[in-house]
Amino acid sequence: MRQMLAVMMICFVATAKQADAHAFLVKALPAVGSAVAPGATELKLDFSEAVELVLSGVDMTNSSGAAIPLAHLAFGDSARRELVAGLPMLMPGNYRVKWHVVSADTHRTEGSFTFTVK
Ligand SMILES: [Cu+2]
Repeated sequence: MRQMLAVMMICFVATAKQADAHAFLVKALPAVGSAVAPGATELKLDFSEAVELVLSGVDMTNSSGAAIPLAHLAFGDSARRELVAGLPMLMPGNYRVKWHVVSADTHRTEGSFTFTVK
């Protein structure tokens, strides 16, 4: 019984550690929910963990749902926690960013947020 409890404890700790390693969005530029002046040339997404570039993606749409083409999704830092994508010139309006990433532990997370160009 004591042995079984020990095994259960190890499983629990391992699971908790993996959950910690999920990559969540901690900061974005343009910021989540912000209203920014025209002229932003880059979209920057900072995650809580390192992510796998080839298994990650970012899509952007305008308020009518049309896709906004993003260029050059790349790492913005050596820690592989920041994804950067080039933005085309954005007209005033509302935009939605949808992201999905895979962290080093192979767990996928996704989310979305909006921002406004004044
Ligand atoms: Cu995870």
